[in-house]
Amino acid sequence: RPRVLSGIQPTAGSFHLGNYLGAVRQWVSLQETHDAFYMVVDLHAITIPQDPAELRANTRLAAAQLLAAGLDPDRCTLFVQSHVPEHAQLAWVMNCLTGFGEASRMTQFKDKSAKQGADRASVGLFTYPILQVADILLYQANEVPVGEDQRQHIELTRDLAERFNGRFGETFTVPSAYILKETAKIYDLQDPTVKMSKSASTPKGLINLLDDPKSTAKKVRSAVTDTDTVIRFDPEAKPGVSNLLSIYSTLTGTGVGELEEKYAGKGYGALKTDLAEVMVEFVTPFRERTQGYLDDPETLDSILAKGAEKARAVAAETLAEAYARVGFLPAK
Ligand code: AQP
Repeated sequence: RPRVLSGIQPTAGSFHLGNYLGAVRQWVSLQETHDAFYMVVDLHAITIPQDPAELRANTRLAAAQLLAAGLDPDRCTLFVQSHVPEHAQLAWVMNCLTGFGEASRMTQFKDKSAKQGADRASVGLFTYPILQVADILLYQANEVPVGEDQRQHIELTRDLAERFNGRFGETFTVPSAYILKETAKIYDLQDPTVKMSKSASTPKGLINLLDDPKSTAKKVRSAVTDTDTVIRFDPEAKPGVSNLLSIYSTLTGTGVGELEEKYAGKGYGALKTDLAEVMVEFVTPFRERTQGYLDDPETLDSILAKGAEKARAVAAETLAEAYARVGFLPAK
């Protein structure tokens, strides 16, 4: 089976709709066809300041949401990044292979550091794409299911894998990004020209899956569309409506064309009211399932412990090979 690896940050508490549709939903289907490794990336979370108690709680909460979304510990390996120390170890090696200029070109770093103020951004934030490179290469992943915003980091991963292999001999699988066109980028409901994001979106434009379903429905009903009335998928001319159609189509499995027909001659109000209902039907059981996992932290922790054990077996083997290739003297 080909292998996939991906991760999600535990920073925000609730996942938002972009995280779910852009990434997590694909993780669930890929566990059926791939040898799948998924992790809560707590090492990445501390690239911006974190309250320790909140970080711990949010790490469990992220794992609970992944299980609620449909990850099955019998079908995939689900773990917490800091439980597998090889991530930080391989990251160091990869740091030393990366050019300063090369790392400086990462647009996510530019965006995130600009938000924090360049002087306050940590060195960790600067090198986090390189930690991500290590995350992926440790598992010899063939594919990495992510949203469009991560494409540049997957390109960096490919470059560094090839560089390492070229310099030290064939060691790492060169991975590809697995990005579904329809959900590669879910947009803010209030400003459909920017991606939905926990840090950039206004509360009204951001759908958090664990929010009160009533407030979620309200946000959908007040989504920004345009002054026209025609319901047509046209991301250039009609970004708001197109975003709603993508979300609707993915959550229900109905084709966008079919939706256009269904709503022909009807106004935006009808589309939004129905999508609000679809959303409530989706988030209500999701919230309940998440709560169910949180209510039983022992089971949750033991799932994560087993996942870490499985992950470490793979990661340790890759790290040992990489260390040997680099020329580190083996410890006796
Ligand atoms: N709007 C989005 N559309 C599609 N996919 C998205 N992802 C995030 N936003 C969208 C994908 O979600 C996965 C997990 O992302 P993360 O853990 O890196 O979360 P994040 O980047 O912290 O999410 P945000 O909201 O985008 O945070 P900020 O604003 O801090 O950068 C990834 O696969 C990501 O592509």
